[in-house]
Amino acid sequence: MDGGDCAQLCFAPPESQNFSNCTWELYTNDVCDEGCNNIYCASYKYASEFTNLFSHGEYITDLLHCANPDIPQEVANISLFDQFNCLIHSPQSMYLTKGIKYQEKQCQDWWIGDGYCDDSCRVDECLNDLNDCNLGCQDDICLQVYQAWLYFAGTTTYNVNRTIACRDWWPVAVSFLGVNASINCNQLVINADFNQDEYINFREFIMIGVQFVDPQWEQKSTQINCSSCVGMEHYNQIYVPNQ
Ligand SMILES: [Ca+2]
Ligand SMILES: [Ca+2]
Repeated sequence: MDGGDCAQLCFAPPESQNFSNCTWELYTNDVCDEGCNNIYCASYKYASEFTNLFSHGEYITDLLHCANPDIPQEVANISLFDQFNCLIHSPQSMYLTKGIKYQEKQCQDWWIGDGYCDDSCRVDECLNDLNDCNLGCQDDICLQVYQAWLYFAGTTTYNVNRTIACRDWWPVAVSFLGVNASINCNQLVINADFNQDEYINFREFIMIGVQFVDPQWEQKSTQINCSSCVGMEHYNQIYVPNQ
């Protein structure tokens, strides 16, 4: 969706037109809103020529949350998106991190095109997460967590010892960021240390940080891809002694 730039008519000010009364907030609130139930708030297959609408069954507009009887089914090519097909093919995504203890491998349909790069959704059957993985480290959760990383680790550190994270970072997170003091930091970093090298890299830190921003995102946080913030070479770096 490119933050709405690819659907400008959907978000055009209602005082300037009479076909849409939608905002980005309404569009992304996971329910059908009357103002967004129009052809201009339908979605097109990524990189298509804006001719192939995609749908989830009868749901076509408002990020696949509204059924719009005015849009003929032959216009909405319903074969382009099939939730079941997406679920069963998503674990084959080549972008999922290999060799780690736990990662959610099934792409949920509401993750597709939601503005966050989801590695599990990067297969054709899940529409390659629409444009989400081309958005970069923009104004979203990735950037928020990256700013916290910069605050604690600085710009040239890509791994922090688990003990140091709990000893030095955790008290600051509790007192200044409002993190729940009853959470056991030692257990948290053990769970987040996917590659079990006893250090926390930025990819692992993302899982911790995203959950603090939105506790509902426990599954999603294990496969969200924020590599654009630090660069792929540093994103999931294994700790090497004396590096
Ligand atoms: Ca996504
Ligand atoms: Ca680690």
